[in-house]
Amino acid sequence: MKFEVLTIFPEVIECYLKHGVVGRALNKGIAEVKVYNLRDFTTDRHRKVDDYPYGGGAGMVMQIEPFYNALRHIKSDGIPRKVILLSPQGRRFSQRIAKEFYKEEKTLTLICGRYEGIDERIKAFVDEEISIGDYVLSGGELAALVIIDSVVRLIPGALGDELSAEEDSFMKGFLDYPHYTRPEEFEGMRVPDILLSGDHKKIALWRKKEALRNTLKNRPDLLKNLSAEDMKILKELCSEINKKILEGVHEPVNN
Ligand code: 4HQ
Repeated sequence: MKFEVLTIFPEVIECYLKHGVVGRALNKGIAEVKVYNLRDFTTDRHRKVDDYPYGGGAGMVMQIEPFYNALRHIKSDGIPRKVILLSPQGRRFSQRIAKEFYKEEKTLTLICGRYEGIDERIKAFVDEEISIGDYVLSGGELAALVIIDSVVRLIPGALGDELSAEEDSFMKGFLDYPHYTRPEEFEGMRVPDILLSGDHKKIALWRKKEALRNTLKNRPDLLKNLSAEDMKILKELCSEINKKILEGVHEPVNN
């Protein structure tokens, strides 16, 4: 899989991609990232990429020419690609869209704006607008990295030992369960006995229950289409929580 990033801060992209899972995947050659500095596609002495907004107001707007020139340069290879604009106005990114990109696309071109954004006419040269969430970033670079990171992880061979954890369909659709490692006790906090018991059936059941607990607390919207088995565990969990609430010993509940 290939990614192309258009940005005025190429080092920001390159720095992140040197490390960890993605760094290894790039070194192995199972993914490739090419970063293009928009200032290399300016035509004036000062390598200017922005200007004042028509209609007035605070801040600067990125001009379209550097993007247009960079895209024309990149597209001259004639290879089909999906051009993505990172912006809060876009379709909300998710693991589903990461999978969609991995499955459907061989090359993703990611356009990163800065300042107040890019001249609206960039849309004529973009296939899709994507947002990574409802907050305002200072630039599209972090959003582009989120997409690269989450898509590269899906490529076979990108994950080594972590594969089992990732492809564990067991917890699919729920938030994760709690993880522990040594020491057994830290500052009076013990690892739950069940994880030391060696009883793998009980451990699996405990993890499912704690995954459901996390999901119920922070993402109840994800609790739908439960299997009969999961529903049974959820009901158990709910009655335990109700009991604690009636005893007045449960922590405050959301909402
Ligand atoms: N941006 N998801 C770039 C974002 C954003 C987001 C704000 C994009 C600033 C210039 N991008 N502009 N949220 O906040 O993708």
